[in-house]
Amino acid sequence: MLEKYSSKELMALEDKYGAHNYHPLPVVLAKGVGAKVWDAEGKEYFDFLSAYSAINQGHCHPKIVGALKDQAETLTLTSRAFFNNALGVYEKYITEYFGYDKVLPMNSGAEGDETALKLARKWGYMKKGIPENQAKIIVCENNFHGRTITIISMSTDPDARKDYGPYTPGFITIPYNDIPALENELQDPNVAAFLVEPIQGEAGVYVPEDGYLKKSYELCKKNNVLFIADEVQTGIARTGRLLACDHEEVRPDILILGKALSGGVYPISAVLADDEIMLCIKPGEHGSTFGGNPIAARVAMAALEVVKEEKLAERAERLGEIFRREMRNIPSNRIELVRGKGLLNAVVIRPKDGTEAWDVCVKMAENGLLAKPTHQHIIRFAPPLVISEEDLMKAVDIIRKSILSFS
Ligand code: IF1
Repeated sequence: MLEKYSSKELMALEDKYGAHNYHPLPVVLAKGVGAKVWDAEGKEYFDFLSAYSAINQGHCHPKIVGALKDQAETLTLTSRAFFNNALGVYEKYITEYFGYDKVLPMNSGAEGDETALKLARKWGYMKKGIPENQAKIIVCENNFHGRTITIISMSTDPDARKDYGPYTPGFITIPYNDIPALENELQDPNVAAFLVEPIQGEAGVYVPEDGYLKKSYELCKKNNVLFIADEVQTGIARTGRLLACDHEEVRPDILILGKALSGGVYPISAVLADDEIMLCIKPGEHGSTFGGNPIAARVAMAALEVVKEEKLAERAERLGEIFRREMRNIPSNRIELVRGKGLLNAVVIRPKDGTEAWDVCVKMAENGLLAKPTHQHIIRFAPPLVISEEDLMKAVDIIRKSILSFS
């Protein structure tokens, strides 16, 4: 039914009928398998964005799509007014998988973050004894946690915030990767939680110093403050461990997951915590029509099984080492810096002659590889974790050729 449209026509349709809240690369994708995608004319690309790390398991993974199809033909949605026969099975599976007492299922990453914030505030009042409406949550500069009013209230990015006020109060902003600043703000007895991304994705794949998460966690414990990790982007094997927090053996009090929890076939997010925290929310106090629906439950179980069966964390770790080494070997003065963990990496481009990261991305697309700039000078490289080493090397050749064409 869609075959009759050309890429050009499809872009024109989006421009005319869709809100202008995005500025995509001029590529119209029509098909994906594993680490590859094809546009409406059949041109092949390596996908080095993976829908911002939602496609860790690869495009259209047969096991995950199989679970989706099977469940879609059986029972799709019951709401939480009734039980369904997939949810409990999924809840047992995911809590054992990540080692928590309980899970609260939602749909988008932003909803996961909102849920974690509500949970932390509840805990602050019910367990920590913070006076009514006084709870504060510490967040980091340059964070990205989603797009709701409350979430953009904790953002420091003018594009995300401007003209969306008034903002939700109750947040303290400190620089990322700054232990003394955290230690200082933790003195406030009304602080309920510290919310942090183990690696800041949108900020440009900004990796904190070794020991930052561990030290932050310990300081939170010392001050009876919850440590909340937003692993929506870094979680589920992307950085070379199941969770990015695993690199420092930190177990967050509240863990937020999204994106790859479904392998990219369905919007699924989850918040995990132990009973002491999770049971602060009582029936009727939080929820969602679609959260925990049977399709989501089946899809998430399949997506998590694939991560284990295909040893995706180990693959990400090994291929990430190769990728960063290859990037650092490109003989171009246009590359300022290569950083990242596992297969979440960034190359910082030195602007010259009016060309910047965007132009490099356009060139790479011409050459058959899709990646997206974040800010003016940073390119994020995050292929599906199922990519073969052979394909990774082909992709490296495309990146090298494209960057060298600008030198
Ligand atoms: C867009 C960025 C990435 C996230 C973390 C929560 C969410 C996200 C750490 C919210 C979402 C997305 C959203 C997407 C682009 C993308 C993004 F560039 F905007 F910042 F990945 F780096 N926590 N990140 O990264 O999850 O509600 O979207 O499911 O277009 O907004 P969501």
